[in-house]
Amino acid sequence: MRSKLFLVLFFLAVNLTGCNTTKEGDTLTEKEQYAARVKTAFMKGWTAYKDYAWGMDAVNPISQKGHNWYSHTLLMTPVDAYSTMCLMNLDSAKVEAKDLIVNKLNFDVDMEVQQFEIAIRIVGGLISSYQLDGDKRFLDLAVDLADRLMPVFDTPTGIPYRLVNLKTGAIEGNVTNPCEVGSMLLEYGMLSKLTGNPIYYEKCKRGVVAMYNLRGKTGLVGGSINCDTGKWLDTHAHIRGGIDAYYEYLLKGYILFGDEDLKTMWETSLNGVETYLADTRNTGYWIGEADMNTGKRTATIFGALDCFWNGCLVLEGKTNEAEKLQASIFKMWTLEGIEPESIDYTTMKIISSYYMIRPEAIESTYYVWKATGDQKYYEMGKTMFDSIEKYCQVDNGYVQLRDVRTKEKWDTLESFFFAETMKYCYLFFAPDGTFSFDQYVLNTEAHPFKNTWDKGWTGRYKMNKPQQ
Ligand code: DMJ
Repeated sequence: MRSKLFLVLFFLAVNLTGCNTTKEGDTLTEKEQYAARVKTAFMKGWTAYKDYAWGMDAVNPISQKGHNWYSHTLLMTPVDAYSTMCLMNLDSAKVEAKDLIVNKLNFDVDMEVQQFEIAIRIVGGLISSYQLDGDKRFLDLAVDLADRLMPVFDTPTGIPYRLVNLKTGAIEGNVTNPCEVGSMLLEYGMLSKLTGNPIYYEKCKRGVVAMYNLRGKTGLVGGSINCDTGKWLDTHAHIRGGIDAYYEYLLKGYILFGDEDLKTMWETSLNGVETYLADTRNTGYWIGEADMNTGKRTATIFGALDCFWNGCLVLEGKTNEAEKLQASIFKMWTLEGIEPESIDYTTMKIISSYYMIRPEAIESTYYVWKATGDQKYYEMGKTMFDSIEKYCQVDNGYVQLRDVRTKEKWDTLESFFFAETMKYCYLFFAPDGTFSFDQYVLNTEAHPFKNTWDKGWTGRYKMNKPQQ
């Protein structure tokens, strides 16, 4: 109830009293108004979580309940939300979330979890919270969780299993994909740096190098691999879900840790994507799908998840390509007024029509705007936030869409709404000095990680280096 009252007062202060004026009567600039609207949207989602799902993983605002991913809660929403609360300076929400996390988060539970998702959201969220807040209890929780995830790496090839029981350490799931093999390099590398224990990064990197060494002639990896034998079960190469953050982490890992092995692997991968997956059609510049061995095109699909690639292009300095891809991304976003999950880019027909309030298109727009300073990308950022506010808002929160054509609501809200989507929206309009790519690398869940050590660290891992 108190939280509802706070939300109403917050909204009134921001939007109604004095027609966008501050307490002192100064008129808010458009940028300040948008910043306030993004904060209001974030708080509306957070209030729904507090009212209906407190202590659980995620909220279902329309049915006014919550749910957990597994048999016990991992407090996914508060952990994912905390770094955004820090950037938005939402002090009372920070106190509520932190109190819940440090007092209630417990990993000593007999349940099997998906190592990759838990690493990017929970380990990543806790590391970032530690760096932004300074309270060591966040780091202690991250270490406890990571120690429980480590058994996945004990496989014949070093390529990790997908699932692990947090209490017993039993592992399962010997068929995996590149994303679940490599998209923890940042989290485990950070833990190795922050604790001085190299084991996290070493184990993770060993698996990444083992899989990289099995890449196809194109330099690219496929969609699924057996962890015990190293045999590819799906040779379709693409950058969408299942592979995406594997590439992202090679580049970001190099930026964060200065590990030259990651640079080598990233450059091979970038060359493969540009040679075999990039596809220029009369509808625009896209990244599609090809066989990892022959390079033959196998599909012309592009979707919401693929948009992460533009952040990599910008970090690599390939602004021209990023601008071309951004034009395509915006075309996809505006097909139905809000982004579908995927399209066939040769026909611009929708293949999957839902919208999970994913962040990647907004993330891409933010990177391209920061790289170019071109106002048109700022305008795209506004359009994207406007459409989320317009189509995903319900009376008591925000929800996903089952179909972007009908705008039918889907009564659930992923924790990345708080970690990523609202964070990228806010950064367009945030006061100067809120965030800088010079200071932080964003993990794939948009948690800011900071290098607090000297560059050039490569861990102790030296064996079985990537083959050139
Ligand atoms: C997030 O959990 C991460 O960004 C992940 O890398 C991909 N999918 C979601 C958001 O779409």
